[in-house]
Amino acid sequence: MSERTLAIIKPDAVKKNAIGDIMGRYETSGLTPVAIRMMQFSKSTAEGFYAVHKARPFFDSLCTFMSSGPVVVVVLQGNNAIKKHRELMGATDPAKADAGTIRKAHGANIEFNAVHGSDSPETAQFEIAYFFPAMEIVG
Ligand code: IDP
Ligand code: MG
Repeated sequence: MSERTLAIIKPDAVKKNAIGDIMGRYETSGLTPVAIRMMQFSKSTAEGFYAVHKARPFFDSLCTFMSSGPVVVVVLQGNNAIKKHRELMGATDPAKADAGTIRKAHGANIEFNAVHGSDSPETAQFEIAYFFPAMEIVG
């Protein structure tokens, strides 16, 4: 079933010049970019995006990190895009991520872990709409 997911190439990965590598992995895995936006989050943009994690001890640090530099926000479309993207990303903690995953290749630790990916159809819908009006999504 074709579906959409939201990916974010986080500030650590942008600083490492890993945009091309990560986008290449999407394209060669059958995940088609249908919207792309480069931007720098304000702290409140990050807080709104991660509102689900508000009660977590790492929330403030996470939002500071996510607003620390430019990110690339991407809508990916393809069969089982949400699960497929999570598999490409690897585990949240790069130390536990499988070989060959994006987080294994580019993540430094459980916070600075290179990429974000939606975890369910409901969060994908919220996250995509957070950044893209429908008319800015192609395909
Ligand atoms: P996910 O990105 O794999 O879905 P979540 O549990 O949704 O992981 O956490 C969101 C983000 O918060 C992570 O990608 C990571 O940047 C950060 N994070 C998660 N757990 C921790 C932690 O224990 N310490 C610091 N940062 C964390
Ligand atoms: Mg998550």
